Amino acid sequence: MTAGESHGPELVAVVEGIPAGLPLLAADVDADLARRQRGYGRGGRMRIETDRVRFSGGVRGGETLGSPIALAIPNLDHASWTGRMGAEPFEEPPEALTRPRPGHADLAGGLKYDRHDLRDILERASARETAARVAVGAVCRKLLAALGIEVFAHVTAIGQVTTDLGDRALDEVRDAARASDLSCADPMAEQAMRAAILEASHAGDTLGGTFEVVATGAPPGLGSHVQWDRRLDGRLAQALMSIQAIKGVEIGLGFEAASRRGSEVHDAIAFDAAASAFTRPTNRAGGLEGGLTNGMPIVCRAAMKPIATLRRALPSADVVTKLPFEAAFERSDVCAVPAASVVGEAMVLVTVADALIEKLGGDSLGELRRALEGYRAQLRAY
Ligand code: EPS
Repeated sequence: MTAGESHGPELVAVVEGIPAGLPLLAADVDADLARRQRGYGRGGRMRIETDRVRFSGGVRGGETLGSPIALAIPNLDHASWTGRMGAEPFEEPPEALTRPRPGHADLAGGLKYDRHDLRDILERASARETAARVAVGAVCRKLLAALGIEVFAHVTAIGQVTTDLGDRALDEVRDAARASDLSCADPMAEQAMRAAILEASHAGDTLGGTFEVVATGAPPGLGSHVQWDRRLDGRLAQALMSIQAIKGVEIGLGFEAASRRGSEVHDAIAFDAAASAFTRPTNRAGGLEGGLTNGMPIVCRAAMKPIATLRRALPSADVVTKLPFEAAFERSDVCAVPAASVVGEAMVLVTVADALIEKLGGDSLGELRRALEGYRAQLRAY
């Protein structure tokens, strides 16, 4: 559960269900927060903020307690907004924002919540909220890493520019993406992406793109086929689709599977006697069959629309006067796909951690580890 407005005092989150005894430092979370802030194409706000987490519950002496973890990330920009974003009644009413921006939550949110100052909607709809998600994802990353599960993301397209990674190994892709401020593992494409962002910026326009999130080390059997809302592919799709500006999600081959024959879609099953485990020569299913993990890497992709705040705004109508207007431009990012890829990592981390704890339980990290070892022994003996 997260709360907080973009220009309010801070973003907060409460995380319930992380077992006791997990080593956790603010620095672990800050590293991911910093990754979300980088990326060529970010706007002026990122020069104001330096996101840092403060734990106010659930962590003591560098270890989790098994109690809810409460965390906060101050909005440094709030200092310029105290007269407009404080919780107490205003001394002087701030000017209402009555001009909804096409492509944002402004109009539908104003209609639904019966607010005529659209700031009451856009402050929470803002992608600023994703800093809190990334902080929660970083907590889940620590938990999953302790159990041998890793999650990384890389940008696969910005505008018309797409990456070509051939059959590069996953750990190479991860390391190359980590070293790139566009989270792009293909240096040639990265250069072209930078040029495309610069060109869009000069043209007063914005760019979308796609990214891929990969989770390795998850055991088979997370999620379940027995009920629609327990299927992990559905849960991952919801988690990724919930990120601001995401308009499409794929797992494995995704939409491409629809145009292939069955023999070119499904992954054959083999048995590796030395490892006493079933293996797959291909991973076109993206690690999920029947709503369950199958032991192969989980591979999800998401498509982000171009940011809706345009220098050359689209026509709209004022919610009070009902008159048409051309929106005034406020500062904006040109491209936030690299940042969204870090948020995508967080959403996959949270979803996989949730599925793992649901399957194995455990109040302490030791108990969770023993449960996982026991389950792995069951799989080897199958
Ligand atoms: C956002 C608008 C911009 C972005 C913001 C998301 O903020 P501002 O209105 O203050 O210029 O910078 O993103 C963040 C603050 C962030 O931390 O990612 C929006 O309307 O969604």
